[in-house]
Amino acid sequence: MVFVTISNFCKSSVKFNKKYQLKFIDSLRLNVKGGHGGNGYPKYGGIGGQGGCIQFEANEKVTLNALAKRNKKSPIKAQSGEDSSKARVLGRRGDDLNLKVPIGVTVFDEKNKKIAELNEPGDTCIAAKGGIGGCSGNNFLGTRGQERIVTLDLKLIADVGMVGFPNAGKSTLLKALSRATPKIANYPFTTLRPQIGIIEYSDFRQITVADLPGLIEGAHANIGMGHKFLKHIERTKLLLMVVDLFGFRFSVIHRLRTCMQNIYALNKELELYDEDLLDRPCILLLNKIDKEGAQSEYDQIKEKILDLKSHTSDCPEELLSNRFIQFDDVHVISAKNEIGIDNVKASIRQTLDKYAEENLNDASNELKPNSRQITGENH
Ligand SMILES: Nc1nc2c(ncn2[C@@H]2O[C@H](COP(=O)(O)OP(=O)(O)OP(=O)(O)O)[C@@H](O)[C@H]2O)c(=O)[nH]1
Ligand SMILES: [Mg+2]
Repeated sequence: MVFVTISNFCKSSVKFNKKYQLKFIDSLRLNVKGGHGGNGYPKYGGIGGQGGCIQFEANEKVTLNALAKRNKKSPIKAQSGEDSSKARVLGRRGDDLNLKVPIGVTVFDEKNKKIAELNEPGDTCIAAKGGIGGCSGNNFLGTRGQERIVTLDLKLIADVGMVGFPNAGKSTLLKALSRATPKIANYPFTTLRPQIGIIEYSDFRQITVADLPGLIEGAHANIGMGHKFLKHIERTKLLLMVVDLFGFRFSVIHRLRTCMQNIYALNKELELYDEDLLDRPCILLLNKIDKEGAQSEYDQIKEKILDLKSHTSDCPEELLSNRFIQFDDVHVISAKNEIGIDNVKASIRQTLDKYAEENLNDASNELKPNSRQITGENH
């Protein structure tokens, strides 16, 4: 998903126009350059100072919009190293330029190779190295700093991420769960950008939910910009898989995929994108129970969804995965008529709390010294 990608190396006539400034950016390209190395002083064997580096540092208070706004110059340069002189034989090193970037940013180089992932506050990476100072090895001529175009790709952070095919009712559900007002319509791809809503509980606890654009088969291979959407669930703690009890048909030329087939297909997209997502806590929501005939659709599948692995017979080969999600909870709901929504809210909270506690226990067990070592047993 790209809301807007902005580069700092576009021509001045198309530089950051107002329209773009208002939008949320989740991808930003920057032309960065390390400082030039200072020249050496041959007469005294003096060494020029090294050029400063461009460093990115993750910070919770900054957005990509703010970063783009503050860094319109292209390239963004770090300070050059000082030339060596009679008074200062070893030239001073150029200052590094520390650019604050949002947490959750992945940095890529021109060839789309990952340079770093900055997921925690204070995480840093060097985006462009400074040039070496001049010395006898390089004829006392300082070298240029590294220049490159880097892309900062931001993943949303939310506690819960919704996944589903188009038209399943994800945005309707977000509206029912929170005060968000997403666009809802009876056609696929109504949602084009992720939206975040906040579930508020009576004790003021808040849980954030991201409504993502609908996936399509092949999303793992970036069909329908699947990567851009799927990347956002990487940083969520809990998945809400939303499916229409009556299945989904992409268009008249596509086959209708039943509800059960949709579940297998989503399982497969998750597996192919990142197998670890199958181990993520996941709640299945079967939507549109208010529609006529929905109860009998549900009755046909209610046993099967509890054990996906054992009921693959009515699933086409191309939708089958190697591994299957084990749902933490399943709810039958009507997002539109708000049936079952309170149960979903409670289930989200309980599931998040259960896993948070388990993680805490795991962490404290790792810290505990081995009891055998304490007692001195060695057999
Ligand atoms: N009858 C019924 N219709 C629903 C329900 N939930 C959603 N809908 C309808 O289904 C259609 C699609 O709903 P959306 O919430 O836009 O679906 P979505 O999953 O966000 O779709 P994309 O943004 O395209 O991925 C709309 O016409 C909704 O009114 C429900 O519980 N019952
Ligand atoms: Mg939507």
